[in-house]
Amino acid sequence: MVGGFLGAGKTTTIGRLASHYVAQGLRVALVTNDQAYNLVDTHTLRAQGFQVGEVPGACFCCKFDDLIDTVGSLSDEKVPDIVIAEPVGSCTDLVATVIEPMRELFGDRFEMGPLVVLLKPVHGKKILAEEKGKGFSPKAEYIFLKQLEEADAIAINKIDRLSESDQEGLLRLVTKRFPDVPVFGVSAREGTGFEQLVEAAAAQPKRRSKMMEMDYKTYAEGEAELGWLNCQTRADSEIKFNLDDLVLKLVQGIGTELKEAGLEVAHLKVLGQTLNDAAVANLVGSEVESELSLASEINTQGADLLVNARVAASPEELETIVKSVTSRLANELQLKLTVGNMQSFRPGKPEPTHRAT
Ligand SMILES: Nc1nc2c(ncn2[C@@H]2O[C@H](COP(=O)(O)OP(=O)(O)O)[C@@H](O)[C@H]2O)c(=O)[nH]1
Ligand SMILES: [Mg+2]
Repeated sequence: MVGGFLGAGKTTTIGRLASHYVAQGLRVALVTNDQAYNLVDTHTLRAQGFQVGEVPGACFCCKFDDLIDTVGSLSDEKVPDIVIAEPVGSCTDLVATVIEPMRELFGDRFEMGPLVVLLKPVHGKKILAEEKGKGFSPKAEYIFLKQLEEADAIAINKIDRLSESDQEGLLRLVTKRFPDVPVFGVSAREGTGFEQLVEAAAAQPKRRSKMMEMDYKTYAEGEAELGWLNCQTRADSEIKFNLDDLVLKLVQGIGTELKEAGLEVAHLKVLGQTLNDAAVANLVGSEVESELSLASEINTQGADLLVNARVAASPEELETIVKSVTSRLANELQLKLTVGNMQSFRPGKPEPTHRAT
């Protein structure tokens, strides 16, 4: 399992790890997970040619049986050698609620790997250095820190965007707080430090004599502070439009309005898809730029869009902003944008199926 906060780079890392294992001749299957339905990540990974199962509707710990069924269904044709799972980025306590129960109940079927957790620098620096100012509430920060605390290994991701001194500073902050956990820097995008990640993923997981202490009340309140929105939209036009431009403009537009309203983005992503091509744009914090992470390089007259937003905002605020940006862009770009199925909510209290003590 590759964990880490919303926008830390889990899906990117999993894509790179999976390619690495495939190149070694191994059969790989992936599992994505979300609180809602219509996951951008599932499409992103399938677009890279991987077999991907999905556990939607709640986190792995609350959908333990679905996780087992999904992993089972990945073996329908051929049994995979390795399954890599991506938990929801606001989820923690995975060792006690997923890894240990899986080992205990299904140890005859699976050999459990370690929990590698990615550290997201933009929010990590602020949280670890206890900097005041804009960002997340202390309860959401509690989740961020608990994710790191339970890791078998911590990978500081996106080092391609960090100066040497920022890398060293982060490394110091992490080691000070979690002195017993191996820590290293990596760039999931560019591949720097990837050998260490491969090594960490192949290591024997730590066997804990007791599980991490968790305050489920703070955890539930921290999760509920993040508004969640998943929405399907259809884009049509009489004349061809550039798909990459559209997904990026949507992310930029929504990001700008959120920033103006003082609402911190955890992760905002938009997928644009035609039958054969896909484009994805991302925004992972209010202090960073929106970016196109997957380019389709196509012009088209029609595409299906998926918006996944996780923001420290109420679902109502989020919905209003997404709708207003969509209609403004439709005018500006002379497109018909039809907003379809929209789910927006605050995640419910986590109620794990099992919890090892
Ligand atoms: N610069 C940089 N960006 C990255 C890296 N890894 C991921 N990203 C970007 O961060 C954003 C979120 O990545 P994603 O893998 O979707 O994060 P997840 O929410 O943890 O699954 C995307 O725009 C990625 O392209 C990295 O190593 N360097
Ligand atoms: Mg992801």
